Amino acid sequence: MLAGPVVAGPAEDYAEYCASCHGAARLGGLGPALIPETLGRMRGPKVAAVIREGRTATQMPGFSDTLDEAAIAALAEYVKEPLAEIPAWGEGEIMASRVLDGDYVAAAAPVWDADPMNITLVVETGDHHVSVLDGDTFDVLDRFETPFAVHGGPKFSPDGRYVFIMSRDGWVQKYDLWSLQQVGRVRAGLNSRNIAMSHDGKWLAVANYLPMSLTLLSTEDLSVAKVMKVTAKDGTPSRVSAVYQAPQRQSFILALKDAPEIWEVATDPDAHPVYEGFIHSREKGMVEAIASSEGLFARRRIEISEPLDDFFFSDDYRNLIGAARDGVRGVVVNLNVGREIAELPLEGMPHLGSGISWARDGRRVMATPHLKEGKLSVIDTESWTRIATIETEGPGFFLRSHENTPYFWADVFFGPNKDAMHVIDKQSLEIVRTLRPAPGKTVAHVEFTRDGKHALVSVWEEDGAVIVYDAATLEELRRLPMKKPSGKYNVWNKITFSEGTSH
Ligand code: DHE
Repeated sequence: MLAGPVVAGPAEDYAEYCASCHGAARLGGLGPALIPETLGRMRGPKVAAVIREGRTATQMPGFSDTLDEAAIAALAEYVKEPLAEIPAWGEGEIMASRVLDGDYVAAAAPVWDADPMNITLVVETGDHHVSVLDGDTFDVLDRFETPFAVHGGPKFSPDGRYVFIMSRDGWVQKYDLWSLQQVGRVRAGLNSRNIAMSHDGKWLAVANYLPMSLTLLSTEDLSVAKVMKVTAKDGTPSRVSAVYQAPQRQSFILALKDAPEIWEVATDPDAHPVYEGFIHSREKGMVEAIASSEGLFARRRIEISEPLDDFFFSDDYRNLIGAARDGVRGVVVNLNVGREIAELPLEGMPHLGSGISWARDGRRVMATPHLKEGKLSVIDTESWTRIATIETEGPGFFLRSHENTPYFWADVFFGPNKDAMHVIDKQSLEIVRTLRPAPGKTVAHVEFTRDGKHALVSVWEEDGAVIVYDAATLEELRRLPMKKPSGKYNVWNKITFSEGTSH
């Protein structure tokens, strides 16, 4: 049965031309899911243009010889319609999707000769691959295929050996960096946001939009440990805005997108009882609520005033700084006492998920870009006040720094200056240099090598590149050709929560 409205023409065309690759129910197969949750998030050519002309570097052919313009337009509208029914995607369906590679062999030691802690991954969104770089020589050790449309940062096991990668269609891929082999894949959701690794490396949380759930996987074999239905206290079902690991708390923290709640899910098997509702102070034992559950995956709700789309944590994971994407203010929620303790003026759509923090004048500050305004906000994380606004050449997406560099790097992702990359002094907050390595092209996202001596920058284009800079002199050293490279992730920086990297 086809899902979606019964419109004779496009439904028949869908069944004839699209279903074999994209699934009869539009949930994906060889090709991605054709549902608004996926299509609405994909940058690049419009749906009708892809149907007409196909997609380069993929198996998607063009249909301009088969379908006329009216049929293409109707089909484009058809796949943008929400599904009539949300399909079940529980433990059974997830487990049935799991594929463990038969030819995978766990190597006893890395099959390459490089510093295992300086391996750096480049996500290439142009043709859905990841390049594995030796972070010293910048040689490509392997280039492997990922699921379609990877989003968010891949997560490494605490020893840096395995990496887990998530696609917007909810596929989670496990890859062994020592063996340079895929271990397996599982579809943890139908449309997903991001993933988080537990403090002990045993569990992977997958934040889903569709269905509205949090999937908890065993990192060992990608089996389902638990599927938590995400429903607010008043019964409202909700998507998950994002989930992160809070290592000091031994928990996952997630925010609900459709209800004003934060959830904390214990990853400590000996977790103390956690409590539903308002908590005065768990530390002081002044608990004013009824225990709901305890142990592994025990869930605690924190009620807040507005749903959060995006958030960031203080270094000790006591405080969460969150914002709604359409709002003008941010809130600070103290996770220990479970309530809002401060408000921040954060108009212009802050992208808190890309926030970074560092020490300045003996105090911790954090900075966030804004997706709608050409500025960065710098916030004092003790007084919770904005101490500076740095004007940039346009709205940016990502910030990055490293403990061994005096600078942080901020891209300009949108508008006529999308080819600019600002390098900013962490103490004076002055822009010391604006790099323009590829005029007219999108230049974005930075990652440092383990020692902070090199900064890797993406030229985010089909025939793009990763540029290696000397992080002190800001001179270009190397240009590695890549297919629309997006994020880059250094094993050491990620597993040690290096100062200046995202969560
Ligand atoms: Fe992202 C990370 C949300 C659009 C590329 N993005 C994240 C994270 C969140 C998020 C919550 C942190 C998750 C993590 O790493 O575990 N992204 C959103 C949005 O809400 C937004 C604005 C709209 C949406 O499409 O959902 C959005 N993101 C994009 C893009 O359009 C980008 C530029 C291209 C793409 O691939 O989709 C994009 N997002 C990224 C990347 C990261 C990311 C590369 C990881 C950055 C890192 O350094 O960790």
